[in-house]
Amino acid sequence: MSTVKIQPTACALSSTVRHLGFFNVQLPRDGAVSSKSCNQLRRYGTRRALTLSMSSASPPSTLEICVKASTTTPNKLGDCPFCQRVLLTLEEKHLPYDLKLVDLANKPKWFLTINPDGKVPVIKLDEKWIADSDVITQAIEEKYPVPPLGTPPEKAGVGSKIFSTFIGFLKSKNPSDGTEQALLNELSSFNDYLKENGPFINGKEVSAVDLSLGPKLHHLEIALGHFKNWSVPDSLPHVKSYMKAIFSRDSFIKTRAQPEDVIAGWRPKVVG
Ligand SMILES: N[C@@H](CCC(=O)N[C@@H](CS)C(=O)NCC(=O)O)C(=O)O
Repeated sequence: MSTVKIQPTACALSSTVRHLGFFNVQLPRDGAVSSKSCNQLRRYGTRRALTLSMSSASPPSTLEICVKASTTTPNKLGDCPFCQRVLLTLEEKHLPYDLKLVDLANKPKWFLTINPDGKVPVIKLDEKWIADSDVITQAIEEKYPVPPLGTPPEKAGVGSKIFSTFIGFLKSKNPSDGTEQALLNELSSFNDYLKENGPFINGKEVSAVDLSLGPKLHHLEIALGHFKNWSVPDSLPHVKSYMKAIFSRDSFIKTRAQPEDVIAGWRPKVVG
């Protein structure tokens, strides 16, 4: 097992304390932000919340998380978009964590004991190991609600078909089988949505759905660029600026997969 400790910077540490103010605002189980929660947050105001947190909250302990190891570079994070989604959530909430890099081609016994399904990501929360990025991100939102990242349920499905249509096109060997058009249709609807509602899916602020879609778009950009010499067309400027905005966040830069790992990860599926 390879462990990489992620130490928050002085600034991140102080914001961790600030962000763990435990406002006593309960998010619903789906992680959506209710207008009641938002109003409660607004009423408290940042300064009052800060005072409350300083007096009552203890700093979070370092969270342990199992993620895919790089297949090309020793001791580096690998190319799992579901792992990056969880890491982005931890980063955006300024939570400190310990990465446990798992070689998925040769899964160690300790890992299979933690998760017999053999899949990453897996995180330890309240002394229990939890699998699946949907379950994990919801549990993190409930345990560490500030800053809130929940996406309203009616927006949680935006862009959800992009990843599957990207995979269809990537694997396709027949240029006229409609898979490229299927992807373009999804990206085009997403472009229209962002034009009306952007820059992020929930408007001005990044939210959980962006942290799920961002890593998938990163895979799309690298894999289609490499295997098909394809890129998102200029006719979809809102998608392009969305990708730029997500990819340039500090949280993304810190947790992104290396292009060579993304390419190596998709190669067997493309070559067949
Ligand atoms: N639905 C899961 C998917 C996780 C998943 O498929 N992870 C892949 C790596 S990207 C994995 O662990 N594969 C190991 C295997 O299938 O052996 C989630 O959202 O966490």
